Amino acid sequence: MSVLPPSGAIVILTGAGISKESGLDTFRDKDGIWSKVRLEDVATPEGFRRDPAKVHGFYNARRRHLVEDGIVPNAAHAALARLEREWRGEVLIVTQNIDDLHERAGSANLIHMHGELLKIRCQRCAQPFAWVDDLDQERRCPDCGRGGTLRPHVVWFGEMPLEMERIGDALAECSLFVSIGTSGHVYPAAGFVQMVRGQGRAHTVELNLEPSESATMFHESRLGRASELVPAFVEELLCR
Ligand code: BJW
Repeated sequence: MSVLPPSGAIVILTGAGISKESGLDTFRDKDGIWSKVRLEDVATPEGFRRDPAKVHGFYNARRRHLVEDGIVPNAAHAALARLEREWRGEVLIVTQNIDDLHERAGSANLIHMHGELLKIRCQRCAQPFAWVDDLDQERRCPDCGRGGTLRPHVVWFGEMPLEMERIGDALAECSLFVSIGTSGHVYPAAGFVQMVRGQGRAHTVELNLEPSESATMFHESRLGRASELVPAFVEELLCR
């Protein structure tokens, strides 16, 4: 990592693993979310059309857990917020997570590429807005007044992730790409490391509990819990 310029741009990709130690389930681990519900039922537009009540129930439960069960950012979220504050160049976090733990830890330059649990949107008006309550099919859109049009502001399989152009530009320009707590199963995020390697400039690092699907694509891989690996990695970067 000695080649990293002192003010080089850093892009950090985060996944469910970074929030695990805050008490939020991952998806594909043994006890993960996909071991309890079928993703075809709750994370596809077809599933939502088939059974909106089931999908609302799934996201209502996760929203309540996030808001009411004392879920707070952990040392990994805090370390990334510190990096953004203290690094001389740009630090952009691209998270696949729909929780709000990065912003609660103090990160500001942040893209939620798979949406946000604490927002909903009307399928007619399209504009997302903040939401902490349960949602159901009866609820009317406060803007257009139609019923049955509100949905969670999340990106399901087959839908285009958010802000892809901005992400593509940041990946093309960064000097360091770090992937934290993601299994590398879901595209396009799983392909970011290849995009960065294709440009040939940036150093790439994976911090994860176990090697991801794309582990061999990274220059460097460190295995362990995010709450330990990330603060140590940030300290190393800031004290070079
Ligand atoms: C720890 C830890 C600790 C644990 N410390 N680490 C065939 C081939 C290729 C692609 C496709 C294909 N068929 C379809 C596709 C595309 C599809 C896709 O990728 N499918 C694959 C399953 C094959 N992708 C899409 O449809 C996406 N859209 C799209 O591609 O649009 C077209 C497009 C074209 C061109 C350019 C751009 C776009 C949309 C994907 C939407 C994903 N949505 C979800 C659910 C919605 C949000 C929600 O409800 O929360 O997003 S799925 C779910 O997976 C969620 C997550 O964000 C996402 C990624 O999961 P993540 O974060 O990696 O979690 P896990 O559980 O998999 O991994 C956790 C990791 O942490 C593990 O490695 C652990 O070891 C580790 N860990 N504890 C550190 N303490």
